[in-house]
Amino acid sequence: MSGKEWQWQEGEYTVTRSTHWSGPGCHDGCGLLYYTKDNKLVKVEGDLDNPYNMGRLCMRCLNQVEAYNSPQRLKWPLKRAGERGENKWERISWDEAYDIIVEKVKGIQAEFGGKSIIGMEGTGRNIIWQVPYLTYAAFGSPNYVLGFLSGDSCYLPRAAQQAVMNSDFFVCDTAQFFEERYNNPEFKCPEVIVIWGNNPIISNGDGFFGHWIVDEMRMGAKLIVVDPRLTWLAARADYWLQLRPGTDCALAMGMLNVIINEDLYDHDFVENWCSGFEELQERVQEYPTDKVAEITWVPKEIIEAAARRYATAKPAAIQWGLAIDQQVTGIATAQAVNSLWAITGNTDVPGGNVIAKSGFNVDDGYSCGYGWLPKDVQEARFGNEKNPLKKYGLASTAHGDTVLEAIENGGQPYPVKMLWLQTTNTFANMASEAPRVYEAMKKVEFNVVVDLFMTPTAVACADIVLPAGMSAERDSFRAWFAPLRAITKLTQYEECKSDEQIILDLGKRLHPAAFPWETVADWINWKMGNDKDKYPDAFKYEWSEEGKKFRERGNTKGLTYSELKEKVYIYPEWQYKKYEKGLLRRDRQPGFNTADGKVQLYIDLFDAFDVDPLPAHVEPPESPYSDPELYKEYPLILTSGARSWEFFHSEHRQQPTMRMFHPQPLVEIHPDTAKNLGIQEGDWVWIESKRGRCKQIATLKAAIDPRVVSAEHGWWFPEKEGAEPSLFGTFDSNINNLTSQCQNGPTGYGAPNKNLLCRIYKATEENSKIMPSEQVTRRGGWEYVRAQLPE
Ligand SMILES: Nc1nc2c(c(=O)[nH]1)N[C@H]1C(S)=C(S)[C@@H](COP(=O)(O)OP(=O)(O)OC[C@H]3O[C@@H](n4cnc5c(=O)[nH]c(N)nc54)[C@H](O)[C@@H]3O)O[C@H]1N2
Ligand SMILES: Nc1nc2c(c(=O)[nH]1)N[C@H]1C(S)=C(S)[C@@H](COP(=O)(O)OP(=O)(O)OC[C@H]3O[C@@H](n4cnc5c(=O)[nH]c(N)nc54)[C@H](O)[C@@H]3O)O[C@H]1N2
Ligand code: SF4
Ligand SMILES: [Mo]
Repeated sequence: MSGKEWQWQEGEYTVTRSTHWSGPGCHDGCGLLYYTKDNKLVKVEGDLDNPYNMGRLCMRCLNQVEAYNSPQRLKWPLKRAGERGENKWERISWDEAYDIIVEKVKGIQAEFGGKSIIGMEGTGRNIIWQVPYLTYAAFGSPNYVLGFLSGDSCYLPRAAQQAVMNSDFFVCDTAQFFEERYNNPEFKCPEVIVIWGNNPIISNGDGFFGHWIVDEMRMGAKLIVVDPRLTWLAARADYWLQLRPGTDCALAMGMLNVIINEDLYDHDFVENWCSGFEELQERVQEYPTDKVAEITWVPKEIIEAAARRYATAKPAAIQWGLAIDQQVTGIATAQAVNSLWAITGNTDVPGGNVIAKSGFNVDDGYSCGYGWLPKDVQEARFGNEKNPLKKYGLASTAHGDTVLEAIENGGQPYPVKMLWLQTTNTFANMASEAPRVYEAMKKVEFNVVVDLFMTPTAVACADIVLPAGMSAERDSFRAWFAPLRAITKLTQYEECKSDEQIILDLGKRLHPAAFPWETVADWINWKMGNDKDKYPDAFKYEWSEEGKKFRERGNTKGLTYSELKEKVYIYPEWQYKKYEKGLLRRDRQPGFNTADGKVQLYIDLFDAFDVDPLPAHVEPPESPYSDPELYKEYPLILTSGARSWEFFHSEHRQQPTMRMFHPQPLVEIHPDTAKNLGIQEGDWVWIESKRGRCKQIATLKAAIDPRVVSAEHGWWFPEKEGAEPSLFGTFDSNINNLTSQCQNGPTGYGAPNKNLLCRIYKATEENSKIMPSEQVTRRGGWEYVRAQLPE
């Protein structure tokens, strides 16, 4: 907590210290100063006194005034007036909207059971435990899903792997859990940081503020970067491992091979705190560096030098990212990388990979409220059959690909009747095979979208659209990792309501006992651990023995929500080497919270599930080696979705400032490749896979491998016509016309989204007559996809 005031007057402006999370979206929660006047946001600045970001802000936060005041925002609830896709709406009141939704939900519950309602959410915005709670406790459904993202491939493969291997989540130590930050006497700056499949300066993903890496570089940390693209960090690294996309597991195994065979590992940690070392040692023999060099395209000498540099640096940390998840071997890759920090003794030590906890246990994650569901309903969750981790309660979402298949095959094993879409612009971005998901979503009888803007998803599929408030328009809090931060409502825009308010309103109507709180502030206050006696029912159910299985109750030791707002943030106690101190296991014994108390290099549970308990490289399903025939037709490796400064996924496209910096979608190509294809900088090109194609602008990059291209994701054009067939041009530049759904790893996790095959050719008038938006909305999509679907 900070000793500073939380609110003051500066001339005609009221200045309030708060936190940004969403909307617009971000994975992080930086401290800022909101300048408001007459109920309007007029200026945003970084909060220099907030140790989290120390005054620094990205352009997306700095440009919030434009977002808040955008004339294109949704202003009140809407009901579809014309056919789906016509973009015709009727203004209705909140009560009318709720009545329609409640009637539909109750009808579906009576006829099909709550399980036929799917609660869908995009990535990590303010309501990461509230939408699950709504889905389980109000809809009565076990099906909470991350909007058709194939293989749950955003952090969840890493989360599932970490849960079974060491039971906790790890992150590169940047003193982020100490209020005094780098001045904490126990903290050490990593000597080496490996940035793996992550570009934190731009993405600030999963609660990690990228500039912390820059801070550590200033303190002397050296970098090793594993990335097919020359990022800002890669350009400043001692070693840049420019690998072939999708071969990360082989690379990590090659590095483990060097570290183990050259005896560079930490014997003490391995003997005392790891199990399965002999098995890992045996497995890495299959990955000599010359073979790994062939697989990954990274020279053997560089693999060896990087492995030695990492293993001999004390301490060293690995900061990893999304590219790990977006491969069919998402789990195995994460396991191999996790093994690197485990065997080098960098686990939960100062300057190593430390265990991240959510502040004061206030965040329940995706399991929040699961205990409300009867056993038989829990067991009906989509994906349980495919994924033993889900079946046995070790992972907490339903499986989007399986939901998709259920819609496509006419409702087997049971029908999908309603999609609740809150914070996701599904087929403009999250869905991995956009045209296919578009078709499926159209088939669902009743869809509700809660968003900031009218999106392509809403136009094409929604029956009701509800307007949500932005950060300074909501009373909220941030409990994802630490510190616990307050988000304070300062302004009101038209009839918008905060997501939390919408969920509470609806919950109260559908299942009052599970939503006893009068206001969102009451709810948050209760969640922080207060008012235990005031809401006995909620207490009883959420914290029943069943519920407890997932997480202990939040406990801010009596601090209330209104006090939190004035303190702005509070840091919980945090310690290194928790495994030595009995801070990880329920029985309070030293060790990790796994069956044998060890970091399981060989994951026993996988053995029981008939899944390889050790990491192994598997070729992406579409690669030069796994499918040489396809490679002849599609001779370029496609990675996509590398984050850009201006946009959070499909967001921010309405903001003129962002479009001034970044007007159009870009695909990075090596100049030699471009030359061979007759393509020049700035040309519109078609990018095509066997599933479909989209159009982006070529930008030539000498530092990308000539055999690899990197395309942007999330593109749509709010300035274009909303009604179909245009649909804001959503499919025209949508790279997810090319990516695939339902090609997952062995536990259902992982998808090859960043490692497919494509071809590129210059767009001409002749070959651009039928644009993808028309192909998808009017012509049933592309033949290849249609042929794969059931009759
Ligand atoms: N500005 C902005 N920030 C965001 C988001 C956003 O859309 N915009 N999205 C948020 C979300 S949901 C997430 S999950 C995070 C993700 O954030 P990051 O984890 O940083 O993920 P990306 O930017 O997709 O990719 C990171 C790097 O991986 C590289 N890469 C591509 N393919 C491979 C590969 O096969 N192997 C390896 N090793 N590297 C590869 C890319 O070149 C890129 O530089 O960002 C979050 N933050
Ligand atoms: N090809 C390719 N595709 C990708 C990726 C990739 O790397 N490559 N990355 C994938 C990943 S990791 C992820 S997580 C998904 C992300 O996908 P999503 O999280 O679904 O992101 P969007 O599609 O931008 O949809 C978010 C919507 O929420 C709205 N919104 C923002 N803030 C709020 C809020 O506070 N309340 C409400 N109600 N609405 C809000 C926005 O206006 C927007 O319409 O995309 C995936 N798609
Ligand atoms: S990471 Fe950037 S966009 Fe996100 S909250 Fe912090 S400053 Fe804002
Ligand atoms: Mo993500």
